[in-house]
Amino acid sequence: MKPSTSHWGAFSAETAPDGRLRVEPHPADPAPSPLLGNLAAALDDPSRVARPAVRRGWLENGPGPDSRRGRDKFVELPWEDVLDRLAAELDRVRREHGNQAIFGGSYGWASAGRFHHAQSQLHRFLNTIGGFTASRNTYSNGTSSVLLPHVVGDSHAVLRQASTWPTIAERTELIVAFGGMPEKNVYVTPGGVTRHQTSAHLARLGGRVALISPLRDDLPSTVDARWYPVRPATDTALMLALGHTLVAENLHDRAFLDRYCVGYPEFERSLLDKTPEWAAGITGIPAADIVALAREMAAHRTLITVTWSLQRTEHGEQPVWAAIALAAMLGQIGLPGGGFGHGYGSMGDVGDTGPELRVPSLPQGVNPVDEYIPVARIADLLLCPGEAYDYNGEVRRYPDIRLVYWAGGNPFHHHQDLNRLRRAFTRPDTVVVHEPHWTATARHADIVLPATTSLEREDLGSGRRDTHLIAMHRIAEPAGEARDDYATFAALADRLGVSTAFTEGRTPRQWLEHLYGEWGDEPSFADFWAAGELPLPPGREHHTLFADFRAAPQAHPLRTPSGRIEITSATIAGFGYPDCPGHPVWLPPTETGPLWLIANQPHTRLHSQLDAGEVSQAGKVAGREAIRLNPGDAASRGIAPGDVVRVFNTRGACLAGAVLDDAVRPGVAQLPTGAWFDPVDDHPAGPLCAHGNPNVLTADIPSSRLSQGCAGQHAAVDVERYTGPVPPVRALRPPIERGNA
Ligand SMILES: Nc1nc2c(c(=O)[nH]1)N[C@H]1C(S)=C(S)[C@@H](COP(=O)(O)OP(=O)(O)OC[C@H]3O[C@@H](n4cnc5c(=O)[nH]c(N)nc54)[C@H](O)[C@@H]3O)O[C@H]1N2
Ligand SMILES: Nc1nc2c(c(=O)[nH]1)N[C@H]1C(S)=C(S)[C@@H](COP(=O)(O)OP(=O)(O)OC[C@H]3O[C@@H](n4cnc5c(=O)[nH]c(N)nc54)[C@H](O)[C@@H]3O)O[C@H]1N2
Ligand SMILES: [Mo]
Repeated sequence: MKPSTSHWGAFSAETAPDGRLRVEPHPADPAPSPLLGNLAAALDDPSRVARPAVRRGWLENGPGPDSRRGRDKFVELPWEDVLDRLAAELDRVRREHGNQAIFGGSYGWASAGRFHHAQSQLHRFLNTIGGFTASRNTYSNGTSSVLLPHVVGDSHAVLRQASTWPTIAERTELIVAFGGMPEKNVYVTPGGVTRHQTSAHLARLGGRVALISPLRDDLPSTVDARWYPVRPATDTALMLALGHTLVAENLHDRAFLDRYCVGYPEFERSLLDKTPEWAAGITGIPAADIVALAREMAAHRTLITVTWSLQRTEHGEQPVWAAIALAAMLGQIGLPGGGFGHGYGSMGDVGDTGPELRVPSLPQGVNPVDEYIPVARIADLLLCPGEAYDYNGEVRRYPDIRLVYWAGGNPFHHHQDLNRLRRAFTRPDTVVVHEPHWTATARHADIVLPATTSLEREDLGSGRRDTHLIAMHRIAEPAGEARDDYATFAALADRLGVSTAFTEGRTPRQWLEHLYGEWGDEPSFADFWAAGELPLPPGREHHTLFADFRAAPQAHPLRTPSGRIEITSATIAGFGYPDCPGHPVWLPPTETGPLWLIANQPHTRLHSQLDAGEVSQAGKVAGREAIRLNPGDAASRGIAPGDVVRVFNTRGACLAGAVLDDAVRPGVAQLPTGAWFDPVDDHPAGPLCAHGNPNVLTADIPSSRLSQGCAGQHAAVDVERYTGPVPPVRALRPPIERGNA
């Protein structure tokens, strides 16, 4: 068995004599992720890209906008031929249009491993040939990362230095968990962790949690929580009404608000009519329950937590800001076990006590181009060159993109309104994708280059707050003609005359030794590699977010304009955005529907990765992604368990397999992300995705003009029993034209 790691944890593996992959979790892992069961599909699944492939239309007509992108077949060609064509096209675009015409944002999770990290490789390569238009922020928490600096001066503190679990276990009396703390998510941390400790922390919370979520299973069933089945997208109204009760009953901490905050009086005035009765009508939570919860919060050491999902919505700034305002009213920010937290249950590292070390990474160089987009504006970028848009107080314009280069991400997984994204992808001259698998993004490219998976190369592995640095050994030979992204970029760099600048003359193994050596010198690389891992020094057991600020606000001011918590931000107010005014407000969603769709993270995969894997496939119903419905909503639509249903709205439709579950609040449907987009264009009922990808339903709108963050968590939809002929799922089969290259 050889050591390796993944975003969902460390393991060792080997290929057995029958060719099957055998995987064992790391022996020190107390709670290995079930997702390890998907790994075999990373080796020899039929969905692997076996050879370089070029879209037939691009081959015949050359570069240019083309509506057949995503509908055409591909022709396999020899590596050297494709590399020659691609190098020539990169050169043409930068000469004729300038390097800003290359979009290299390439958002996505790729796979674990610090050297072969696909985006780092791509960015380093594009930087050596003159730069590229980049993207900023994340789909994960791109709304908060723009908002938080205005409110508490720093997004890093909130997102990366949360109060740690042992402090919560000892000191917190009540956790009010907006979005819950879904156990399915905590196995995942970018880069992977070796010891998954969060599940055990969650299991110990019993009796202390108020679960505020449309889904009862946003906390493990072992935690005896009170469930407040809130109507989605209404949490802000609930928070304001909790605040109203605190004021009405004089339970708020005036001294804290005076000393540590600015702009509270204005916010308080806005609370006057936000009565529990008012909020009950919006949220579905009875007024008496709201009043009782507010009293309980004031009487106990209370931690208010908000999952990242709440900000991945239209007006997603509001629940985060309102939760901070509410925590400030309780006066417990900076006290052990009290205050505010963001992302518990969103990712494994939040609250973890593991070391906060910088681990080795590939230097990306400097991008000579300063154009960028907020990451979730990809379709607007391609559809609206030259158009102006607001972002965090600036008016920016979209550059004119001619070439899109993606390595390590799947926009046809992660972006909203996929039918609109398809139109956007017809616009560039050339789309290039490096992929191990024939994802929908690869199918919408002109040039697809087969990439190795992390099982097929050597690397250094470590995630945020990981307890180990893992020597990722090669477990199998590359599938087909797959090459490392590094090898592909090195070959292109050679053709473009920048070989040495890109490779610095190193082989991958020499890079690993070099990066390791720059990072530390004990033990030697050879000893580390032979041992297979290096335990890292332990991190801090106890930590409280904003404790320093609370202890000494003069010596440790926040990096806001006032140095304090900005319950009203003069800066944001000055931007004049109606969709994000100067203090937290209740803004209803633009759309309403018979059902409110929650398009959250899947428990059977990481995003779209390894959808062909065993665990992912075992979760499918009627061969499609499972949609969960409340039994009452299903009954009124004549839907039985196991039925194929059509989920639809004005933007699109998909087929999914019905599961009935009273853990889902009435009026809500839940269809996780990640089923590979499988468009059927010529369907009698109109275009649909045969496989259950919810991003055909989500709207391509930003959370607000402030952050331009992703708002993909929600969509207004309806669901019906599907009675037509059921189209086969074709997304897992390569779109190759055989024979006549
Ligand atoms: N509706 C809705 N949409 C959402 C969300 C939501 O809540 N609702 N959540 C959003 C969030 S938080 C995120 S982070 C995004 C995730 O979106 P992505 O990160 O784009 O999704 P992944 O499926 O992880 O895509 C990674 C791709 O990289 C490929 N890959 C893996 N290793 C390598 C490698 O070494 N080289 C190359 N070239 N490729 C490799 C994988 O095969 C896979 O196709 O989705 C977002 N989309
Ligand atoms: N297994 C697995 N784990 C993952 C990932 C994965 O793909 N698979 N992806 C990882 C990534 S990249 C990220 S960014 C994180 C994302 O972490 P999150 O964004 O926190 O995760 P989600 O599962 O999208 O949403 C969490 C819960 O929020 C609840 N929710 C949704 N809308 C509302 C609402 O309006 N009000 C309330 N109160 N609750 C609501 C939903 O019931 C949902 O289950 O997860 C990470 N962990
Ligand atoms: Mo994410």
